Amino acid sequence: MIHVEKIILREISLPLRERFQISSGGVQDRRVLLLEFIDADGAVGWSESVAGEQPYYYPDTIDTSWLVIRDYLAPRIIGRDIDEPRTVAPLLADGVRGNLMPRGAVEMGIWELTAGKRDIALSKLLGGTRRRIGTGISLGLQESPEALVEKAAVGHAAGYRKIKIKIKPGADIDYVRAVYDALGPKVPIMVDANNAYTLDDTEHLKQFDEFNLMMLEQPLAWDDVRRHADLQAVMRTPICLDESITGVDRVQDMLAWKSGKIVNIKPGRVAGFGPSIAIHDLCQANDIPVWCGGMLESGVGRAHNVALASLPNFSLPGDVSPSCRYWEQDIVLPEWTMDENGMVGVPVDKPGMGVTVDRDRVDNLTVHSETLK
Ligand code: OSB
Ligand code: MG
Repeated sequence: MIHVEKIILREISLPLRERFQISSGGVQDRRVLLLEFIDADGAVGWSESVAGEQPYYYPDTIDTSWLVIRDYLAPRIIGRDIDEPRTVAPLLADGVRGNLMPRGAVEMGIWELTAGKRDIALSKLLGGTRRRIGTGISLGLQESPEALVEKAAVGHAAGYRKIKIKIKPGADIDYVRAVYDALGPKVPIMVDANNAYTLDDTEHLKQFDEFNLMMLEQPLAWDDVRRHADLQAVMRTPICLDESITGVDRVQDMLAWKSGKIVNIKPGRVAGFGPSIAIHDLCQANDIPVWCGGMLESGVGRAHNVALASLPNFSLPGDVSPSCRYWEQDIVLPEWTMDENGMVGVPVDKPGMGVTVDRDRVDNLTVHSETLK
């Protein structure tokens, strides 16, 4: 039984080793919203909101997440007896429009706390079966094709099992061709447009078919499903939906319209693990492979992604790179590492998320905090 007594919100500032630029915005110093859940019996759980500083990926921002958690979500959790973490997503969804990211942060924290209290690994509580998960690298927009090739080659040599290239108009076909020519046709490459195109670009986008890409991620509007079907109908390259998948119903739309063939599940984007598992199961029943995306998470959010990616239908490499890809030093111990085959270990033998938060480091990085009770 869970009985949360208080939730501590903290904003920490974590500088990225290198600026991460996508078609819809960029980030250098990651503002991370951490949540610490304290149970009546003293047990502790952790989670992280994946919201960015600006509303350039989703409407949610780190500041709106803070406000919504404080004023609307935390009051539904604090002081309540919770038997099953599966009941939390519906509890937070009731009457609340949108705000998937703050809802996800609260929901995932309860799963983490529950796993710890039951003395089992979070991955096991979620129904995960993998002991290691395949990892890809997500490369932000670069100055030139040469700069991109350099980064892609380093990533490939490090063992990453998928090279994801961010694209936008003016930095797309030529950039991808340069990587394709340099690394050869056997290296798994994909592209992510973060909504940078419209159907007017159909003929242009069809040129990607020549590179045998694993997939083209979210080329059209962030909230579109139907138009992606028009594009998928004329492209061989599988379309993967990221932003558009807000829940099971959007996957149903994708299936009905044939808008895509692959789904990127980010638990922090779809209001948590319960909805993620439902999406995973629906995709599995319809032979749609899924993979776990990333949002430049600290080691806490990364732990949650790793746990989710251990479920069986996560058959494609996820954006769950090791800590050193992002940070000089992560906020968890041990840090997340990847072996030379591009695999990250799932901490199946440790309770909860399987890593420990480095409190001293978090304290040093904290910009502000608030205790909710
Ligand atoms: O679209 O997957 C995306 C980062 C910020 C916002 C959106 C996206 C991303 C990434 C980062 O691609 C992937 C990672 O965390 O390694
Ligand atoms: Mg994406």
